[in-house]
Amino acid sequence: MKTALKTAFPENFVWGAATSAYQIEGAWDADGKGPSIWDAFTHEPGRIFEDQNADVACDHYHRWREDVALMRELGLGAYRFSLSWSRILPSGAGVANEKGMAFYDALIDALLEAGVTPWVTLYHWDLPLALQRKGGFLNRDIVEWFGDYAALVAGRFGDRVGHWMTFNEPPVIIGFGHQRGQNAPGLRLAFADCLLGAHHLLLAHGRGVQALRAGARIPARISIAHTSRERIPMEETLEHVEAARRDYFSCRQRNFWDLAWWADPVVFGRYPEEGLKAFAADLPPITDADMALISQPVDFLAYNCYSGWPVRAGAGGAPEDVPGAWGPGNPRGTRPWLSIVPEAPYWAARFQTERYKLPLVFTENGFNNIDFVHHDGGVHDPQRMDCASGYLRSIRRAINEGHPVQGYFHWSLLDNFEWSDGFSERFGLVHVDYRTQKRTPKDSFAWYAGVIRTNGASL
Ligand code: GBH
Repeated sequence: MKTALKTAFPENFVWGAATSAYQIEGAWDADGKGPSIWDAFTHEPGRIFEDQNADVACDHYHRWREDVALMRELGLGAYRFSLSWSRILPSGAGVANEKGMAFYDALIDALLEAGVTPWVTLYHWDLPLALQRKGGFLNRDIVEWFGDYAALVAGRFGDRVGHWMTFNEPPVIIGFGHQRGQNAPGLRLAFADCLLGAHHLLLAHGRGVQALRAGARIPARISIAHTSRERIPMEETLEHVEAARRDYFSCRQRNFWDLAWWADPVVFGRYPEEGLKAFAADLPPITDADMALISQPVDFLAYNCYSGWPVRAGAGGAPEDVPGAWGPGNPRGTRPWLSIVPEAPYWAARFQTERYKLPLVFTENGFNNIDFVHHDGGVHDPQRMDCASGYLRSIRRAINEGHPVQGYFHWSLLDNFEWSDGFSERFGLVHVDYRTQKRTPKDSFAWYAGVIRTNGASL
């Protein structure tokens, strides 16, 4: 009996995979689509690995039928994808582009037909360029631009789509896009301007939630997809666990990676005290009405979880980093930012659900590799399977201990355009040959199909 309990995932656990519009669609100027900040950014020399761009990417815009067939073969329960705002509204506002709308209509219908539930993100980093020219996130009008866009898509797709995320990863949008210039729009603004953009983003989220709720014609579950840096207690003793928790929800970094700065306003309707103090000199005016708009009720926590950083309790229980905890040369992974830390989702789920008292869905987790088609015609990626197995077992542990995790989306369904790393990083369950657009399911694809089929009992 005990063993059965330990291996089971809940009956209605959501098994998914994720992508985003700019990373897979291609067709960057087809059928009336307007340019986004990522089109402009990748077309500037020197921004991206080997000056690559996603003008074509996986050509999903033309090959979506084949990609939905792959999802059906995988037995996928849910597919998380994002809408390209400038495909729907070429200049960001005004009259909708019917061909763009029709593309998503057809995709959604095909998913439902294949038994795959659509989970839709409204904004995965590709702001219409016309709105950037009006100031983008620094212009408070973004709140209404985003609200109108949300109302439009809810009106059109809200009869079939019930799962929505407003924004993907605010820290990347503001921290990478506006503070350190590594992502579009490539700005390096003062901290105060970044805080203003961050505040506008949260206000836009709130207006978006209102519009999605108002437009829903089937029950709607709405959230915003966060990410941050998981803190892993060096040892599972009370003092190290509390040090990790304290560090996880601390709020003093001026780089937007502190989760509490983003999640507390949404759930509690207030910014964390520690951040208000630490950032006091740079804060924009913040009113009660602002906080009321930001804290529209959300239905679950959406969270992208990749890696983790060890923490221990120092003097007086104060959290301390543990540099080199995992040995030299990053034995836990192949990339500096992506150490394989299977404990990460356990602690993320436990700390977040205890603080915010909402169920959590992992809306991204995955592993990058230099995958290639071998002479036997297969793509062999044992590291990806090993990595995802570990993360999923750790999610199961969280569930068994009573922390409500409701789903897991693997990043990604397909190899795709990995932002400033271009096509040099492959995250897919399916290999894409970018010269021929041939899709080859990797070994991990069959592995994940087995996980889904057995509801995780194969793990
Ligand atoms: C997700 O971001 C994104 O939502 C998704 O679009 C992306 O494809 C996926 O991860 C894989 O990267 O330049 O060394 O400082 C996850 C958070 C933030 C992780 C930026 C990589 C670059 C680290 N990402 N980070 S570094």
